Amino acid sequence: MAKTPTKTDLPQGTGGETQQRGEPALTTNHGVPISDNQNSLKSGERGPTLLEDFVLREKIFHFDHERIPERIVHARGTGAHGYFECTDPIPELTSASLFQEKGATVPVFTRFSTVAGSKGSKDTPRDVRGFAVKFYTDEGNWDLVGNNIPVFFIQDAMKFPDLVHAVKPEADRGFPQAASAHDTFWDFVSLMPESMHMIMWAMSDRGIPRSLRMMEGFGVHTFRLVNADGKSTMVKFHWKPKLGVQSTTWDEAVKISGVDPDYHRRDLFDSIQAGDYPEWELGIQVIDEDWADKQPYDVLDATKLVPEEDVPVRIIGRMVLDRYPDNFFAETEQAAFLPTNVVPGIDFTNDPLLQGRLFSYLDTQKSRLGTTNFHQIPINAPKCPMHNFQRDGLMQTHVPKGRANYEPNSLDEAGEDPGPRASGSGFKTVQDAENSGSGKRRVRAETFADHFSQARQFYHSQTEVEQTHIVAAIVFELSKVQLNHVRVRVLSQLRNIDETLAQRVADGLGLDLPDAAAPAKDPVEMKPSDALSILKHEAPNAGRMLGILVADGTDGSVVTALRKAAEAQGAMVKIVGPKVGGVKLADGDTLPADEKVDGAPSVLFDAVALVLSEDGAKQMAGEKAAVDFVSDAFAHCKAIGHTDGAAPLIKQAGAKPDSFFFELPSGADALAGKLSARNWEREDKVKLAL
Ligand code: HDD
Repeated sequence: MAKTPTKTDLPQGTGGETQQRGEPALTTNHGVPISDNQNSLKSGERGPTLLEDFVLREKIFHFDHERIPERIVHARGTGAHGYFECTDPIPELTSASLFQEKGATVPVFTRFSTVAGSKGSKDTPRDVRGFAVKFYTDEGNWDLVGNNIPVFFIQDAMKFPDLVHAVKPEADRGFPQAASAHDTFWDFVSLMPESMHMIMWAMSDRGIPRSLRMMEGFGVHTFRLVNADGKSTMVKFHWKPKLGVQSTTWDEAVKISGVDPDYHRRDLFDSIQAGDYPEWELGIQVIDEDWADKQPYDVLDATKLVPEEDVPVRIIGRMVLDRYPDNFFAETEQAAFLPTNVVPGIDFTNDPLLQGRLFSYLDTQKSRLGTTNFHQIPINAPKCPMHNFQRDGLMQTHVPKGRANYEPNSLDEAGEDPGPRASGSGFKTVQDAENSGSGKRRVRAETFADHFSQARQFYHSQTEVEQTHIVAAIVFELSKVQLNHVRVRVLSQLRNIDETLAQRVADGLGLDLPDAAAPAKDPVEMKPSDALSILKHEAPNAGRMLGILVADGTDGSVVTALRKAAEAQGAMVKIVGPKVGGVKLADGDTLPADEKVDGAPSVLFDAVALVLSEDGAKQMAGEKAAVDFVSDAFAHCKAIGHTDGAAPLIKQAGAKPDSFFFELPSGADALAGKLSARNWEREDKVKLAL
């Protein structure tokens, strides 16, 4: 009789998958237990694989179809679960259930994204960021699908496919990836003066955020809130980050995309894992319609904002993201946001961009998720009861009982379940929506004609440093543009925004200033608005990261003092050393490192500290990565803490001490107090910007 094979008799790999600690049995998709997950079924020991092997075929079949089409825009993104809490109820404005009671909460799922790049591109291109929030209310899902910039490139959805074609990789060559710095984008926008306001925002530091947690969010369009009496009010939605708004510099963004293409998603993941939950306040601007009629812009025009100085933002709630998805594909990738997802008490306006979106998002989910039943995927399903007579379709997972799949019916008279009925208190389209005039016409209202006043207001509201960044960004992008007439046309549009802006860009390109483009309507002067600037507001230091460079001979007590100072600000530290195993401190102890210096350049930190003995600094001065660590931190205008001994490394890096250099240990607190600040005066010296 043949002996039963022992483990060592079996071909390699067999047995590795056998159940050992009471794990569930591995099965096929149809529940059949699998005995061997290593070897396909063959005809003889060295023979061909058999078609009969249903275990292999099912596994490969499923794998072959794992990917779904990426989003046509906003393909690269990351999301998190959390909750929204109403902090200031507004029943006088809306009957929406989530805004009725102070302290009431609803679950949310929020996805942040870049717009132009593919799913596998990087987190830090110059781009607009998507900011989409799904509120799972007890009267259905409300999706507020916004961006981190309060205005949009175009006024009418008719132009959206052109805009997206122009910014995506060029059709013939398939590049550049995740970049607006190329011919077709600038060709298009230079022919579309209405895009100039958003160009200002996209070329400002808002286009290169430091963290998803440090971005504002905007609903962009004017929406309507409707109260229980049916009275409607125009509003704009704002998200204000608890950590303040902050950006990287352009050179940092470029370098971060090399050293950590996942920089933003990792930051979101890490902060949630650490219990340091990202948080935003939700605010509304309540717009008086008589006042709106008197403004030099139309509140239905998505290329315009309503200055916060004119209509202050009233905070009505807060959002906390406290749980990262368990599975990226099932939740983040399959999340489907729809501007049409509104609940009773929230309604649309006639903004023609919004109106086009109301069609597009439902439509796109069918090609992306493959079925009209995408609302049944758990991340998209409402968390309140849902009943209707829609039936069947691909991937149907509901099993409705009975015969009632139509209405009206009288099946109840036969004792059968008649199914649901519409209720008087359901969603009603607002009756006093703005009057769009008689008849249906393909027109653009005259009130949409001013494309430059707010672009100018934006530019004039920036600090000098921010203006220089805008100039540098446009010069960079137009230098990538190869068609000279496009560069010239952009210059002619910029002249309508600001003459010095146009002149500085022309100088940066080495071109003469062309005549100004004729505006459809002459711009008017609007008061500068501080809310449009990042740098006019001091940001907190919480949530920032201090990188501490150490080497053998480092004084451990300085590291301890820095850690304490950073933690007192709510910030974190990472120890960066020549080897990840750590360094020998002056007192003989070993200090483990979080990162090896060439894997953690200073672009990953908000400020750096060089805690080195003289010998340690001399040793690090011979390492290119350590020299770059210091010279980049200097060039990026960051605060630099240093011990006396660090001098040889600072010298080698060509960094010249200034008011953002802090002697350690005495300056530990002062350094930690500058984590979110930059010494912009340095920019002139290092010439990384213009
Ligand atoms: Fe859009 C996705 C934001 C105009 C058509 N959009 C998408 C996402 C965000 C925005 C954040 C990603 C949602 C997610 O995370 O899944 N879009 C905006 C904003 C706009 C805007 C703030 C202007 C104010 N979009 C816009 C227009 C159209 C679209 C005018 C078409 C007429 N957008 C889409 C889309 C996407 C999308 C093709 C791609 C994937 C998706 O919808 O689900 O339908």
